[in-house]
Amino acid sequence: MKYALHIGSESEPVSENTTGLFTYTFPDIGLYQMVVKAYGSSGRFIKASQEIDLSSPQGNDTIPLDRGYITPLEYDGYTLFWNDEFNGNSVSSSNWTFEIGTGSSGWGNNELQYYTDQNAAVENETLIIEARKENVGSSQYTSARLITKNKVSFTYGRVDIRALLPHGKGMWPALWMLGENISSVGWPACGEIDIMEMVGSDDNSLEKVTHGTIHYDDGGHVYTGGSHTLTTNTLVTAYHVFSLIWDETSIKWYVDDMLFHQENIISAARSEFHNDFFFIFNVAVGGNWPGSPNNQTIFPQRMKVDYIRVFQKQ
Ligand SMILES: [Ca+2]
Repeated sequence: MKYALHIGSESEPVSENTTGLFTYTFPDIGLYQMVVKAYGSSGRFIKASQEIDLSSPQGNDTIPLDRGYITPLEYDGYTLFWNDEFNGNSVSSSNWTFEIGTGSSGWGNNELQYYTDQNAAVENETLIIEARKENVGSSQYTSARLITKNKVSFTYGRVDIRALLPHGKGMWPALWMLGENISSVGWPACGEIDIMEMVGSDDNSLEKVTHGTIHYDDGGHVYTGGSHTLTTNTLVTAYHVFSLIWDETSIKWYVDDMLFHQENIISAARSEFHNDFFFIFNVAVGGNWPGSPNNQTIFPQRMKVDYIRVFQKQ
């Protein structure tokens, strides 16, 4: 009887023996597929596989910036309209404004956090938005919500956002957009485009799923969207690139350049999506969708954004 241990998609075993007991040191944290094959004397085998999650219990601080998907700084037929690479040492006030407080009814979703201007920083070539367990006002958690309203807005283009997401039940990171005219027409008549939303979980099951959605007014609030579940690693153990390709006829959502949803925006009911939009980055804690953190949720948790780039057709 012979046993072989395979890691990931490696066709060559990392170890073989006749006992079936293996010792293996993983090179780095991450999510690994482990396969053990048991060979009979004829050379035929049976196999069993299991996914091993070695994400850091302390959160994503040990995950290097180069782990995960990366997109280029230029595309044929497009010019770079605006970007923030977060390579300085502070949040750029010419790009971003902090929204402070609890909004109305926890930003409309019964979210639990109080947003401050102290929970975001630019460090190690990334924008960090940190959710903390600390009391401010009547809130038990703090976090940050940054917007580009009145600073950066645009109609149509390709958006690439490279980010690493926070882990745990109650986390609700979002990279999204609202119509610049929200102050005059209100929500949802301004339109909302959610490029990426994730809700955290104790295990990584929900942390493989990115959601893309539009909200608008069609005789009342209407929303529709799609999602994609990663088959290798998770949104909290590697950087991924969340992209939007938005033109006169459609909005398309991608993760790591893989198209997972699209919406036609030609109809009059979707007129919202032909105006200027601005960006919002935030990490909500709790609320109607994710539910509250539990005793396995570790604080602080961080969303890290390596870059945001907007390209427009030449
Ligand atoms: Ca960067």
